[in-house]
Amino acid sequence: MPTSDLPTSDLPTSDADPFSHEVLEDPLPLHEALREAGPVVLLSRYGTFALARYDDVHAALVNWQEFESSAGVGLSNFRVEEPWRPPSLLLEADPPRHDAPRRVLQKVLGPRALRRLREGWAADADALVEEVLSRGTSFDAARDIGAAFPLRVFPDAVGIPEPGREKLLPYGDHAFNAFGPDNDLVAKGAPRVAELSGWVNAQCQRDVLAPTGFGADIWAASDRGEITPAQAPLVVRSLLTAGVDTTVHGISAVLYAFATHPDQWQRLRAEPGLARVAFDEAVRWESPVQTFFRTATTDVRIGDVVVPEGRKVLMFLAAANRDPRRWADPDRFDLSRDPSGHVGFGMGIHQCVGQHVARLEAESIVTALARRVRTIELDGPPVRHHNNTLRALESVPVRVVLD
Ligand code: OVM
Repeated sequence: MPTSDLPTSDLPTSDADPFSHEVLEDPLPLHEALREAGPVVLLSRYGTFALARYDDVHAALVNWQEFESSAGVGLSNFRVEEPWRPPSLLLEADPPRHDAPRRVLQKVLGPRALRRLREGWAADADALVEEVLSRGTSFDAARDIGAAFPLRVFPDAVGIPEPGREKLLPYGDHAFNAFGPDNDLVAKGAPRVAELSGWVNAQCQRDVLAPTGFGADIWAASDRGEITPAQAPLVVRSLLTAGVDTTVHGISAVLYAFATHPDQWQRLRAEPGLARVAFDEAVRWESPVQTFFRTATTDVRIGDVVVPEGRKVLMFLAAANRDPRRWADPDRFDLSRDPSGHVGFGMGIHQCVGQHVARLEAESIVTALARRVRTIELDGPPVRHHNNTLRALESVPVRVVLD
């Protein structure tokens, strides 16, 4: 994209690379710099715009008419470049095409469906906690709980067979990398794309899915004519793409938050009903999904800047979630605040359709831990996992004291 045609008179500009390993290791300094630079900042390296303040990110997210998703929510523009896989019917679509798949998934993942899972997931969480603690009081909160719990309950809830489930995390990891530039993280995933995509796509077929579960429910919606039979496998694919890495890193984040905020663990122990708010506060604090792009459908004015039609705009969900203009003491993980309104799940018509599933998973496992664990603290340095979109933890060594 040429940058010479931009209204550059006093356009704040950053030559930082949000997808560099240095920034992915610790994105907070860049987020602050972008918020302070102005409402809109040109990322000169990519010729795209950045929004990092809460009000501007929020306003753009709800404005799907002027900031579309149909051109892709990554850096690459689907109207110019071929996407790496057929676009998602939800994430990479706008009304009216977006609406029927969205309605179906919203019902499939809605309160009625989750009521049927609640008891079983509570028991699964207790069982996982017992297994982990039976091996000792030092463990890896990211690997042994954060990754293990979603993989224990979510694929079963969708109804996919056992073989190949180890491909779910690598597939999602690549899908989230693919929203960024064509950098080393994308190159790392490229050799397995055919294998992983082939497997994921095969799991979306009706005859492969269990007779009950989210997958079967999606196919049943196609029987009722709510979506077409051609759409059903792509809607199942959205679950398998968006539903695993996100919850894994979200649960790891809340455990990391507690391990580094011992007073907040004591609050939770005194009031276990805070498990849900703790998860939302962790989603605000860590923002497992850091960024998404939108594309301007027309020249859009934000403050004194005009974002020209067709340009990509990077929404810094993570920066908005720690904007001091919106949040008091934003860097503190604090169960006494009301985190609602955070944009960690997005906002508007594309807001995470799986958020109730994510909350139930997190609530189940945090509650199970709170029943057994008096104190939890770091037992070594956490290790980050770098991804172009996700803020992720590879390892969170912890030591716990039991009741
Ligand atoms: C999708 C999807 C939705 C949200 C996030 C995402 C890879 C994918 O519908 O495939 O990230």
